Amino acid sequence: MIDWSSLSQQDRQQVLSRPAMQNARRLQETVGQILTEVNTKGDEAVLAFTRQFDCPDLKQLALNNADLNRLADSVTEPVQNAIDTAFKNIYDFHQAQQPQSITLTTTRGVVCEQHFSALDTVGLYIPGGSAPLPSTVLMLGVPAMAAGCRRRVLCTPPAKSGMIAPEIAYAARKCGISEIYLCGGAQAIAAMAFGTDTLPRADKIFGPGNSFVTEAKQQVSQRPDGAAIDMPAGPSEVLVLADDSADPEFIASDLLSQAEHGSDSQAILVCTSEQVIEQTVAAVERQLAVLSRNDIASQAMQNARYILTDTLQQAIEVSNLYAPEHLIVQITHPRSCLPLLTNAGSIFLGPWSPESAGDYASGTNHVLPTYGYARNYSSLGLLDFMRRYTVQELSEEGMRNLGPAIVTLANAEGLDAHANAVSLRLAKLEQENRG
Ligand code: HSO
Ligand code: ZN
Repeated sequence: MIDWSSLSQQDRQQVLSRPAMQNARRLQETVGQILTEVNTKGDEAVLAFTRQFDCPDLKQLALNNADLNRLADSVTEPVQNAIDTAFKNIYDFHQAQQPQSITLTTTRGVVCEQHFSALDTVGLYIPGGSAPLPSTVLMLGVPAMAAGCRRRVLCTPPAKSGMIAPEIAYAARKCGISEIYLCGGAQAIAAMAFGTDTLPRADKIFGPGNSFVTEAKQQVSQRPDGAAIDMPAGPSEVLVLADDSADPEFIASDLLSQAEHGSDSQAILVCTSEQVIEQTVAAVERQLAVLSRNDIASQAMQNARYILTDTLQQAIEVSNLYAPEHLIVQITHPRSCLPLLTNAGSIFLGPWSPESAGDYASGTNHVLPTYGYARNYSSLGLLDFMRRYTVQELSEEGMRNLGPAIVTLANAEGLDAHANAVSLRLAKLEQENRG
């Protein structure tokens, strides 16, 4: 248990620090080489990497429709129904985010507009690994669908058998994913960013992944021939803010649901009650013992932090300082502190709102800024699958009204051509007036 009040400024920073990214230089080089291979050799390189890392006898990158349907249909009915329930809520919440265009007359005869249009081709990355996540397919596929993106491409690494998890196939079909490609890692990101004979070039790439995927997304987003990306990524994290009214069993279950994601997951409890912290530590031990991913979760819990604060206000300060991806608020009047909670990716209010609700089925998106990026990045939403552009139209009257100010500004900046573009139009209007 860490007593926040007794810590120096430096110690406080240390307590809230995140694990450093390791092997950065070597990772950069390896990923850089993979990008070059895929950029120059296309499909051949992607297939070679996929055979090397995932499936030795893979024949082709595209998953055919017959296989997709066979896999999707093999999902049990209860799981199909649960995916359908989640789909509906996620669809409704993202559909409600449809933006309104703006048309405004700023000066008489001067009309300014703002419109939105869907990105044309989006690349959705779904990791393979120990727990395939159909929920992530929904979190990317549903907003892409609601936004109206024409080509929605999904890449996921195949198992040794050359197939993907049936649940991923079912969720993808549900979201109307047009194309699924069997590849993963940096090679999949490169294939979507540059395009190959088989894969289309994506305008933007979305989704979580391991350090290779993250580094590849970072690199392609910095290249003019690459693609935009959703947000920078880091290990997943939760901060639980609690007072003496909180249920230690609930808190423990929330910390552990984060911890089972990976050994680098961050779980932090900030609490005003010493007793609740002690009981939570005991509850964690009990619950941890029977988890199937006990090894991963225990490793993560070794880095868990239990922070005791004097007041609720101090607890809120700690949360704002850390800027957690997920913030669970288990205090007497959780909504009352909402205006004070400035930096969090997604906030879960009260004892009946576990992170699992948002991870799967309530409707909010589970792709969120981690690693302190909650300070300046947002939770994934419909607008991330759209671009915004402006339109303007000046009438003769608009030109007459605004022209003189534009000429004056252009002259003040010493930009003659800019001034001319307006003054010659004003002169013409003057002429017409006289004639
Ligand atoms: N908590 C993860 C999302 C997830 N949880 C998927 C379960 N499945 C990152 O927000
Ligand atoms: Zn989760």
